[in-house]
This record gives sequence, structure tokens and C-alpha cells, in this order.
Amino acid sequence: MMNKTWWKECVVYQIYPRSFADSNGDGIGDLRGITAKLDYLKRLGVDVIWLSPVYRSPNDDNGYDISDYQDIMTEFGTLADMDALIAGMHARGLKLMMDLVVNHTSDEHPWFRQARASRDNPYHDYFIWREPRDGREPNNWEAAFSGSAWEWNEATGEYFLHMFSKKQPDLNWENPRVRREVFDMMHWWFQRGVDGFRMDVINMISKPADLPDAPIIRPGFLQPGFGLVTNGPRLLEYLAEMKRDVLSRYDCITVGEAPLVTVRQGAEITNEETGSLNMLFEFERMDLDSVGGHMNGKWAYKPLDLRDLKTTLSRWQTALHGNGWNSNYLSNHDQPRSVSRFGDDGADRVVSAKMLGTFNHLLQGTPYVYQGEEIGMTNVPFESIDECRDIESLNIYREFVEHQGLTPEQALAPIRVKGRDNARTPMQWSAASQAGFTTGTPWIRVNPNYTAINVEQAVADPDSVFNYYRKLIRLRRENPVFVYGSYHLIVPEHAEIYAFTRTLDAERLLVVLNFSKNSPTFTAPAELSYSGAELLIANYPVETGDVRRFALRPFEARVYRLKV
Ligand code: TEU
Ligand code: CA
Repeated sequence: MMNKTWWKECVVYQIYPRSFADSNGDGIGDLRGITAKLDYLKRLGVDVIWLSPVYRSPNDDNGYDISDYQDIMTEFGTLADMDALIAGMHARGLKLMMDLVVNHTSDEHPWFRQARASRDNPYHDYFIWREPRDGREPNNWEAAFSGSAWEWNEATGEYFLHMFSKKQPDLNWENPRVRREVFDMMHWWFQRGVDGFRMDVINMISKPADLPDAPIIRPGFLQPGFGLVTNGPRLLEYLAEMKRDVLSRYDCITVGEAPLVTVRQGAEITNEETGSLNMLFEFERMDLDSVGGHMNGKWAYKPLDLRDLKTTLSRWQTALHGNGWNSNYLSNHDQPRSVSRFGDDGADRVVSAKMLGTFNHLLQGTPYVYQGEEIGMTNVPFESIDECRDIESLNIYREFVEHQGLTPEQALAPIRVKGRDNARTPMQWSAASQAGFTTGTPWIRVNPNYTAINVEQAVADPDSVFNYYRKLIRLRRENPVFVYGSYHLIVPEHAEIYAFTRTLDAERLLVVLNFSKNSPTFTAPAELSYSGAELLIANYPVETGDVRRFALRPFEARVYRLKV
């Protein structure tokens, strides 16, 4: 029998602090701004808040480059503001999940400042250094934000590794002192009241000893090196050590961000008896609308084939059932807005946002809602690269224009579709100036559709995406089958309908979702036996009728409780 635990039954809401709520008019979201919105989150019904990094940082990668793990970024506030936020959350029964970014630090962190000074410095071995190879970079790895993954350090006559920006040097987890530092820092935050951690690229912390060249998949010197640093030789050992030394001491929630993780590794890491983390963010679902193996990776867009999504998610759903635990998400601060990507952000914005919410809350696993998703916020019609702020987009734009000869418009097109800034524009609180996010000038432009899409309008409208999410979250809280029911895909071959059942003892749910603008007919498979069906939630009014066969409207969603 599957263990029942709070972190399986909860709903997590992700806050991107820079864009959530600004309390002092400097155009940058902050901790006091979040504290002022806790009643809104309580009203939505979520249980856990995942806070993207709020630590001291020079913001080369918006906080994912940390210079002090035990202090707060100046723009965001102070440790006292942090304590007030934690107290405000706990007073409302909300839990806090911090972002743990320990694959790398900022190059302005004292550890790295010391390390790069001399090879004899006691902190030198906190990072990954290599001699030049034939006077050049030690291998052909490309970093995630373009350019080599190696940076020259004159003072010691070596290169240091950075899988992300050159201001994000990778930590050397082989060094037990590094692991000790990280574990002590986690204890420090747990003792300050936090309830768990989302762990940034945690499956990249163990590098292959010889750091070999990456396979050549495109012309030129640099090749994607991610595949060589994910799921490394000592990863499970380090995670087990973290569980033994830290996580097992607290009633906490953990989720590991794990690019390129496989289902087998996912089951191993999240196995409740022998694993180390509660759940993972897998990326397979996020790679289905880009041309596989293309030299431009995610920027090479191709329309999603729903059958690919069904195949991928069904593998994770069935493989982890009773053996691990899934996380479910359709967007975050690194991905474009879900309604624009998987739904329709035009005439069918509201129904498709509700359908996607139904999908994300009815799959087995803990659902993650990204700020603004609960009101159906959309991608942004960026007019020029000057409106963008994200290092990943700015670097790839330069790559497209300077090295691939694209025109500015051609280079901007894939950024409009897949760029991370789509998720990072200010939260739209009202139709007032700057969407009620700030009384100043926001650090990044507000999406012009804020006059129509905002919290004030959504809360007041009983038929809004927001109130539909409230009902979904309440249903999930009141019905264990939503959480623990086993997943079974039906009509697998259908190109527009994603339908499945969830079964727990004698209780069964039938979930039918139309992922298209068209009106396909759903026909229940013969083997699906049931005597009666009670409609629990739908994003259109539904006449009672034959549940075994019915036509679906664009992006229609229905959830029935079946009497078996
Ligand atoms: O993201 C890791 C990661 O895989 C992303 O870079 C992803 O590949 C890409 O953005 C999708 O295109 C984590 C954080 O979530 C991200 O914000 C940071 O930039 C990155 O790590 C480095 O810390
Ligand atoms: Ca501010």
C-alpha cells in the first residue's frame, strides 16, 4: 500500500520574486511584496510556496548565481523580512520551499574569490580547474547559455568549469568540505523555519573524472556537454549523504530539478525506501516541441504531437506508481507560458487554461502552479531584444545574429516562442498602471494584456481560471483518489484527446481532455465498465448524457467519478 504523506497531497505554487509584487516602488519585486499577498495565495488554496532564489547575488542569472547563501539579495529585502515572510506563511498554514543552488556559486562568492587567487588557497579545490589543452579550453563542452563551458583564470594559469554563465563556476562536490558547507547551510535554513528545498540542476553535481570531449553533433568546436555531466558516477552517493546528514532530520519536502534524467533514474532517486528525494522535475515533457538533435536545441521549434506527450508522461506515471513519486508542471521561470504553448492564448484562452489546469492536477504526482498560471497569463509579444533581460536569450540572440547570420527579426522569433522572459514579466494584479505590480518602472515590461488578464478581474469573476483552480485544488484535497489513484491511459492513439482513469480501491475517475481547437468525439473503450457517472468538474456546462460517447468542444475538460 502506498504511504500517505503531506507532500504528496499538497499543491505547490512557484513564486519568481523579482516579478511577483513590489512593495517599495523600485520596480523590482521583493519579500515584503510577497508577504502582502499571502492571503491571496491562501484563498487560491495552495499549500506550499516554492520561492526562486532570494539570496545575495550579483544577478548575472537572476539569483541563480549566489554570492552569500545565508543572506538576502539587497533588492529583495533583509533576513528580518525573510523571517516575517516565514512567520506569515506558517501563520496561514503555508509551507516554504527554498531554492537550493549548489551545482555552482556566483564568481563573487568569497569561496571563489579566494579559490581563484592561488592554487594553494584552501578554497581552490572547492571548484573544478584544468590545465589548458594545446593552449586552449580543456575540452569541447558548450555552456548552457552559449560559449565555452571553460573560463581562463590568469592568476592561477588555469581554466575553471562553468556549465552555465561564466559568473557561475561549478562547485567540486568531490571535495567533502564542499558537501559539509552545503549541508550546514541547509541545516541553518531548516532551523530558520523553511520546510524544504527545490534543488537546482541537482543531477549535475557529480562530474565524470576525466571530463572527456562531448560527441560531435554539429560543425565547429563547441558541443553540448550536458549529457556528460548529468547523472554522474557519484550522484546517488552524494544524495544519500545529504539525506542521511540533513533531509532525514526534518519533516520536509524536496524536489530535484534533473535535466536529462531517465525514468529508471527517477524511480531510483525518488524510491521512498531506498531513494533520497521526494520527487524530480523531469524535462522530457519540455523537449517534445523542439526538433530532436537539432543544433539549436529548444530554439528549433516543432508543433507538439499529443501522442508523444501521452507516451512520455504515461511512462513516468506507470513506472513511478507505488515505487517513487512524480511532480507535475507545465511551466516555470525557465519555460514559456503554458496556455500559449500547450493551449490557446487567443479566443480559447480561458477554456484552454482551465483544461491544462485540470490536466496538471489530475495526473498522479504533486502539482506545481507557476505564478500567473492560475489566471491564465500568456507569452509576451516582445518587439525587440532590448525588451528582453534573460542571459540565455540575450546570448542566443547574439549567437543567431553574429554566428548564424540571422536578421534581428529572425533571431527574435524563437525567443518569442521559447524565451524564459515570457514567464518573467510582472504578475498582473489589476488593470491599474503597471498591472498594480509597482508604483515605479518595472525591471522588465508588463504584458500589455494586463488590462484584461489580472487577479482583481479573475477573483471577482466566478467563471475565471482562478476560481476554476480553486475548485480543482479543493476537489484534490477532498478526494484521495486524485492523489493516490493509479493512472491508466485510454484512447492512446487519439491525436487530440488525452484521456485516462485514476483508480483507488473501488473508486475511479474518468478524465477526458481535448488538447485541440477542434471537436473530436470521445468514445469510452468497451473494457471501461461502470454503472453510473457523476460529473465532478468541467470547463463547459455539461448536459447529462451518455458518458460512453460524447462530442468535445474546443479544449474541453471533464472529470467524472465513476460508479464501478
Ligand atoms: O535551470 C536549469 C536548466 O536546465 C535550464 O537552464 C534549462 O535548460 C533552460 O533554461 C531551459 O531552456 C536551472 C534554473 O531553473 C535556471 O533558472 C538557471 O538558469 C539554471 O539552472 C542555472 O542555475
Ligand atoms: Ca521592490
